[in-house]
Amino acid sequence: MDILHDISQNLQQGRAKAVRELVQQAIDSGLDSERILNEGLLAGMSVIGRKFKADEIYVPDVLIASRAMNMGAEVLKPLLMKNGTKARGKVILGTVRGDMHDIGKNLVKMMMEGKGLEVVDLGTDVPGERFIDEAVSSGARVIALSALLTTTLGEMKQIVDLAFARGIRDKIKIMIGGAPVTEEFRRSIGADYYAADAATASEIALSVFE
Ligand code: B1M
Repeated sequence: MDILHDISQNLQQGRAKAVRELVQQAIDSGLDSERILNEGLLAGMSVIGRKFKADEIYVPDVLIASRAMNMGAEVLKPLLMKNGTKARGKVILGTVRGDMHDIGKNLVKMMMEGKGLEVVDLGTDVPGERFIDEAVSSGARVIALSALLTTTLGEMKQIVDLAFARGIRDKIKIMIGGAPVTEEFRRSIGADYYAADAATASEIALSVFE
Protein backbone atom coordinates (compact mmCIF):
# COMPACT_ATOMS: atom_id res chain seq x y z
CA MET A 1 0.00 0.00 0.00
CA ASP A 2 1.68 3.25 -1.17
CA ILE A 3 0.36 5.47 1.57
CA LEU A 4 1.71 3.15 4.28
CA HIS A 5 5.10 3.26 2.57
CA ASP A 6 4.88 7.07 2.44
CA ILE A 7 4.06 7.23 6.15
CA SER A 8 7.08 5.07 6.94
CA GLN A 9 9.39 7.10 4.68
CA ASN A 10 8.25 10.48 6.02
CA LEU A 11 8.57 9.24 9.59
CA GLN A 12 12.15 8.14 8.91
CA GLN A 13 12.88 11.61 7.54
CA GLY A 14 11.33 13.19 10.62
CA ARG A 15 8.61 15.03 8.71
CA ALA A 16 6.08 15.16 11.53
CA LYS A 17 3.53 17.36 9.75
CA ALA A 18 3.56 15.19 6.62
CA VAL A 19 3.19 12.06 8.77
CA ARG A 20 0.20 13.56 10.56
CA GLU A 21 -1.44 14.47 7.24
CA LEU A 22 -0.72 11.09 5.64
CA VAL A 23 -2.12 9.22 8.63
CA GLN A 24 -5.29 11.30 8.37
CA GLN A 25 -5.50 10.56 4.62
CA ALA A 26 -5.05 6.85 5.29
CA ILE A 27 -7.87 6.94 7.84
CA ASP A 28 -10.10 8.86 5.43
CA SER A 29 -9.44 6.32 2.71
CA GLY A 30 -10.80 3.60 4.99
CA LEU A 31 -7.56 1.83 5.93
CA ASP A 32 -7.66 -0.14 9.17
CA SER A 33 -6.07 1.76 12.10
CA GLU A 34 -3.95 -1.21 13.19
CA ARG A 35 -2.50 -1.53 9.67
CA ILE A 36 -1.65 2.19 9.65
CA LEU A 37 0.08 1.73 13.02
CA ASN A 38 1.93 -1.50 12.21
CA GLU A 39 2.75 -1.16 8.51
CA GLY A 40 3.18 2.63 8.43
CA LEU A 41 4.36 4.12 11.74
CA LEU A 42 5.98 1.10 13.41
CA ALA A 43 7.55 -0.05 10.13
CA GLY A 44 9.25 3.36 9.94
CA MET A 45 10.39 3.19 13.59
CA SER A 46 11.82 -0.24 12.98
CA VAL A 47 14.05 1.09 10.16
CA ILE A 48 15.12 3.92 12.49
CA GLY A 49 16.01 1.32 15.16
CA ARG A 50 18.13 -0.68 12.70
CA LYS A 51 19.97 2.41 11.41
CA PHE A 52 20.56 3.71 14.97
CA LYS A 53 22.07 0.37 15.96
CA ALA A 54 24.31 0.39 12.90
CA ASP A 55 25.50 3.96 13.69
CA GLU A 56 24.06 5.17 10.39
CA ILE A 57 22.00 7.79 12.23
CA TYR A 58 22.36 9.45 15.65
CA VAL A 59 20.30 10.53 18.67
CA PRO A 60 18.99 13.81 17.12
CA ASP A 61 17.74 11.92 14.02
CA VAL A 62 16.02 9.38 16.25
CA LEU A 63 14.44 12.13 18.35
CA ILE A 64 13.02 13.85 15.26
CA ALA A 65 11.63 10.55 13.95
CA SER A 66 10.16 9.82 17.40
CA ARG A 67 8.34 13.14 17.35
CA ALA A 68 6.85 12.24 13.95
CA MET A 69 5.87 8.83 15.34
CA ASN A 70 4.10 10.39 18.32
CA MET A 71 2.26 12.91 16.10
CA GLY A 72 1.05 10.14 13.81
CA ALA A 73 -0.06 8.04 16.77
CA GLU A 74 -2.01 10.99 18.17
CA VAL A 75 -4.10 11.11 14.97
CA LEU A 76 -4.79 7.38 15.33
CA LYS A 77 -5.63 7.61 19.01
CA PRO A 78 -9.43 8.03 18.74
CA LEU A 79 -9.59 4.98 16.45
CA LEU A 80 -7.37 2.79 18.59
CA MET A 81 -9.51 3.79 21.56
CA LYS A 82 -12.84 3.21 19.84
CA ASN A 83 -13.78 0.21 21.99
CA GLY A 84 -13.50 2.14 25.22
CA THR A 85 -16.57 3.08 27.22
CA LYS A 86 -16.46 3.41 30.98
CA ALA A 87 -13.53 2.68 33.26
CA ARG A 88 -13.24 -1.04 34.05
CA GLY A 89 -10.22 -0.81 36.33
CA LYS A 90 -7.16 1.28 37.08
CA VAL A 91 -3.58 0.73 35.92
CA ILE A 92 -0.45 2.60 37.03
CA LEU A 93 1.87 2.86 34.01
CA GLY A 94 5.33 4.29 33.42
CA THR A 95 8.84 3.86 32.09
CA VAL A 96 11.26 2.92 34.86
CA ARG A 97 13.95 5.08 36.46
CA GLY A 98 16.86 6.00 34.18
CA ASP A 99 14.89 5.33 31.01
CA MET A 100 13.47 8.08 28.78
CA HIS A 101 11.89 5.91 26.06
CA ASP A 102 8.16 6.50 25.90
CA ILE A 103 6.83 5.53 22.46
CA GLY A 104 6.02 1.93 23.43
CA LYS A 105 4.60 3.05 26.78
CA ASN A 106 2.35 5.57 25.02
CA LEU A 107 1.03 2.80 22.75
CA VAL A 108 0.36 0.61 25.79
CA LYS A 109 -1.58 3.49 27.31
CA MET A 110 -3.67 4.01 24.16
CA MET A 111 -4.49 0.32 23.85
CA MET A 112 -5.40 0.00 27.53
CA GLU A 113 -7.63 3.06 27.38
CA GLY A 114 -9.14 1.53 24.26
CA LYS A 115 -10.19 -1.42 26.42
CA GLY A 116 -11.91 0.93 28.86
CA LEU A 117 -9.18 0.88 31.50
CA GLU A 118 -8.23 4.00 33.44
CA VAL A 119 -4.50 4.59 33.06
CA VAL A 120 -2.47 6.75 35.43
CA ASP A 121 0.57 7.56 33.26
CA LEU A 122 3.54 8.51 35.45
CA GLY A 123 5.69 9.29 32.40
CA THR A 124 9.34 8.32 31.98
CA ASP A 125 12.29 7.98 34.38
CA VAL A 126 9.94 7.06 37.21
CA PRO A 127 11.45 6.02 40.58
CA GLY A 128 10.23 2.64 41.86
CA GLU A 129 8.83 4.15 45.06
CA ARG A 130 6.53 6.34 42.98
CA PHE A 131 4.85 3.33 41.30
CA ILE A 132 4.22 1.76 44.71
CA ASP A 133 3.02 5.03 46.30
CA GLU A 134 0.55 5.60 43.46
CA ALA A 135 -0.74 2.04 43.65
CA VAL A 136 -1.25 2.33 47.43
CA SER A 137 -2.96 5.73 47.29
CA SER A 138 -5.20 4.98 44.31
CA GLY A 139 -6.03 1.34 45.03
CA ALA A 140 -4.97 0.34 41.50
CA ARG A 141 -4.55 -3.42 41.04
CA VAL A 142 -2.07 -3.34 38.14
CA ILE A 143 1.37 -1.74 37.86
CA ALA A 144 2.63 -1.74 34.25
CA LEU A 145 6.36 -1.13 33.69
CA SER A 146 8.15 -0.35 30.45
CA ALA A 147 11.95 -0.46 29.91
CA LEU A 148 13.96 -0.21 26.70
CA LEU A 149 17.50 -0.33 28.05
CA THR A 150 19.27 -3.41 29.37
CA THR A 151 20.76 -1.11 32.01
CA THR A 152 17.30 -0.23 33.40
CA LEU A 153 15.88 -3.76 33.51
CA GLY A 154 17.14 -4.13 37.09
CA GLU A 155 14.68 -1.40 38.14
CA MET A 156 11.86 -3.83 37.40
CA LYS A 157 13.17 -6.34 39.93
CA GLN A 158 13.56 -3.58 42.51
CA ILE A 159 9.90 -2.63 42.05
CA VAL A 160 8.78 -6.25 42.57
CA ASP A 161 10.94 -6.39 45.71
CA LEU A 162 9.59 -3.04 46.91
CA ALA A 163 6.01 -4.30 46.51
CA PHE A 164 6.90 -7.16 48.89
CA ALA A 165 8.65 -4.81 51.32
CA ARG A 166 5.66 -2.47 51.40
CA GLY A 167 3.26 -5.39 52.01
CA ILE A 168 1.21 -4.97 48.82
CA ARG A 169 2.65 -7.76 46.65
CA ASP A 170 -0.45 -9.97 47.05
CA LYS A 171 -2.80 -7.09 46.19
CA ILE A 172 -1.11 -5.96 43.00
CA LYS A 173 -0.32 -7.54 39.63
CA ILE A 174 2.95 -6.39 38.06
CA MET A 175 3.22 -6.44 34.26
CA ILE A 176 6.45 -5.78 32.38
CA GLY A 177 7.37 -5.11 28.76
CA GLY A 178 9.73 -3.34 26.38
CA ALA A 179 12.21 -4.49 23.73
CA PRO A 180 14.80 -6.18 26.02
CA VAL A 181 12.19 -7.84 28.27
CA THR A 182 11.45 -11.55 27.87
CA GLU A 183 9.24 -14.16 29.50
CA GLU A 184 12.34 -15.73 31.00
CA PHE A 185 13.31 -12.39 32.56
CA ARG A 186 9.78 -12.00 33.96
CA ARG A 187 10.05 -15.38 35.65
CA SER A 188 13.49 -14.57 37.05
CA ILE A 189 12.27 -11.42 38.83
CA GLY A 190 8.88 -12.78 39.92
CA ALA A 191 6.68 -10.31 38.02
CA ASP A 192 3.18 -11.55 37.14
CA TYR A 193 2.93 -10.92 33.42
CA TYR A 194 5.08 -10.18 30.39
CA ALA A 195 3.56 -8.74 27.22
CA ALA A 196 5.50 -8.52 23.95
CA ASP A 197 3.35 -5.75 22.49
CA ALA A 198 0.88 -3.08 23.47
CA ALA A 199 -2.23 -4.93 22.30
CA THR A 200 -1.32 -8.02 24.36
CA ALA A 201 -0.56 -5.79 27.37
CA SER A 202 -4.05 -4.30 27.18
CA GLU A 203 -5.69 -7.73 26.91
CA ILE A 204 -3.78 -9.06 29.91
CA ALA A 205 -4.57 -5.97 32.00
CA LEU A 206 -8.24 -6.24 31.15
CA SER A 207 -8.29 -9.92 32.16
CA VAL A 208 -7.17 -8.92 35.68
CA PHE A 209 -10.43 -7.01 36.13
CA GLU A 210 -12.78 -9.53 34.50
CO1 B1M B 1 17.20 4.64 22.43
N1 B1M B 1 18.02 2.88 22.53
N2 B1M B 1 18.64 5.37 23.54
N3 B1M B 1 16.41 6.37 22.06
N4 B1M B 1 16.18 3.78 21.10
C1 B1M B 1 17.29 1.78 21.92
C2 B1M B 1 16.33 1.14 22.93
C3 B1M B 1 18.47 0.82 21.47
C4 B1M B 1 18.06 -0.67 21.38
C5 B1M B 1 19.07 1.34 20.14
C6 B1M B 1 20.18 0.46 19.64
O1 B1M B 1 19.96 -0.44 18.90
N5 B1M B 1 21.41 0.70 20.00
C7 B1M B 1 19.54 1.11 22.58
C8 B1M B 1 19.46 0.23 23.82
C9 B1M B 1 20.55 -0.81 23.86
C10 B1M B 1 20.45 -1.65 25.06
O2 B1M B 1 20.14 -1.25 26.15
N6 B1M B 1 20.76 -2.90 24.87
C11 B1M B 1 19.26 2.56 22.89
C12 B1M B 1 20.18 3.45 23.49
C13 B1M B 1 21.56 2.88 23.74
C14 B1M B 1 19.85 4.77 23.84
C15 B1M B 1 20.77 5.82 24.51
C16 B1M B 1 21.65 5.30 25.65
C17 B1M B 1 21.58 6.46 23.37
C18 B1M B 1 22.59 7.50 23.79
O3 B1M B 1 22.26 8.47 24.41
N7 B1M B 1 23.80 7.23 23.44
C19 B1M B 1 19.75 6.86 25.01
C20 B1M B 1 19.23 6.52 26.43
C21 B1M B 1 18.34 7.60 26.99
C22 B1M B 1 17.63 7.11 28.25
O4 B1M B 1 16.59 6.52 28.16
N8 B1M B 1 18.24 7.34 29.40
C23 B1M B 1 18.65 6.66 24.02
C24 B1M B 1 17.80 7.69 23.59
C25 B1M B 1 16.81 7.55 22.66
C26 B1M B 1 15.98 8.72 22.10
C27 B1M B 1 15.67 9.79 23.17
C28 B1M B 1 16.77 9.37 20.98
C29 B1M B 1 14.75 7.96 21.50
C30 B1M B 1 13.56 7.87 22.47
C31 B1M B 1 12.49 8.87 22.17
C32 B1M B 1 11.21 8.58 22.91
O5 B1M B 1 10.95 7.47 23.35
N9 B1M B 1 10.40 9.61 23.04
C33 B1M B 1 15.30 6.56 21.29
C34 B1M B 1 14.70 5.59 20.45
C35 B1M B 1 13.48 6.03 19.67
C36 B1M B 1 15.19 4.26 20.34
C37 B1M B 1 14.80 3.16 19.33
C38 B1M B 1 15.45 3.53 18.01
C39 B1M B 1 13.33 2.93 19.09
C40 B1M B 1 12.51 2.66 20.36
C41 B1M B 1 11.04 2.77 20.02
O6 B1M B 1 10.40 3.73 20.36
N10 B1M B 1 10.51 1.77 19.30
C42 B1M B 1 15.44 1.89 20.01
C43 B1M B 1 15.85 0.81 19.02
C44 B1M B 1 14.93 -0.38 19.06
O7 B1M B 1 14.10 -0.57 19.92
N11 B1M B 1 15.13 -1.26 18.12
C45 B1M B 1 16.42 2.47 20.93
C46 B1M B 1 9.12 1.74 18.87
C47 B1M B 1 8.24 1.28 20.05
C48 B1M B 1 6.79 1.16 19.61
O8 B1M B 1 8.72 -0.01 20.44
O9 B1M B 1 9.26 0.76 22.81
O10 B1M B 1 9.89 -1.57 21.98
P1 B1M B 1 8.98 -0.40 21.96
O11 B1M B 1 7.51 -0.89 22.42
C49 B1M B 1 6.94 -2.09 21.91
C50 B1M B 1 7.18 -3.31 22.79
O12 B1M B 1 8.46 -3.33 23.36
C51 B1M B 1 6.04 -3.25 23.77
O13 B1M B 1 4.98 -2.62 23.06
C52 B1M B 1 5.46 -1.88 21.93
C53 B1M B 1 4.87 -2.47 20.65
O14 B1M B 1 3.49 -2.61 20.70
N12 B1M B 1 6.18 -2.57 25.05
C54 B1M B 1 5.46 -3.03 26.12
C55 B1M B 1 6.84 -1.48 25.42
N13 B1M B 1 6.61 -1.22 26.71
C56 B1M B 1 5.76 -2.15 27.16
C57 B1M B 1 5.19 -2.34 28.42
C58 B1M B 1 4.31 -3.45 28.58
C59 B1M B 1 4.06 -4.31 27.54
C60 B1M B 1 4.61 -4.12 26.28
O15 B1M B 1 3.71 -3.73 29.73
C61 B1M B 1 3.73 -2.82 30.76
